[in-house]
Amino acid sequence: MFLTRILGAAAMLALAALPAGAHEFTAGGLTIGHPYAFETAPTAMAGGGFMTITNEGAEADRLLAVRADFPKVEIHETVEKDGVASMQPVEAIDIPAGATVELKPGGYHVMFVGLEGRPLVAGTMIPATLVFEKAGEVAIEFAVQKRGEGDMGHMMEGMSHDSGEASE
Ligand SMILES: [Cu+2]
Repeated sequence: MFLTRILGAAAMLALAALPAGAHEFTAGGLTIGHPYAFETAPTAMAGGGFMTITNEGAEADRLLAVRADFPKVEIHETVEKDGVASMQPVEAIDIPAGATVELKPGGYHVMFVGLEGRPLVAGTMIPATLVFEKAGEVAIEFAVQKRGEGDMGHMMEGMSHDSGEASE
């Protein structure tokens, strides 16, 4: 009985953690796995977009740009220096042949900039175009997800405001 309840709770947690409607897109040898973004606060200026890019082709490719209906869309990398995480734009992301590159909170990500008054809303999709050096333009959609307790998306928010206390 007790065990059943624990298993049941675990199953529900697993369900909750499952991305709603996991989806993927393919172009040539590239597979774009579950592009997603987290919902943002009404006052947020920017939001992050994440996905996996798997290259099963024979040649390396590069993600050069991402286009979407925002004032600016950039490709960012999160770097940690002296214990302080910050984000910086990168020219491109290399996708070596045979490799899977993950865009995720705390690493490479797409940055939707200029959200002012147009927050990302959970349950909606963000149409976007990925521009690859070899595969060309690939139309995808980012699924906007709710933030959950303990998910890594909080790292992105943590970067933009002072915690007030050093955590050493
Ligand atoms: Cu960023």
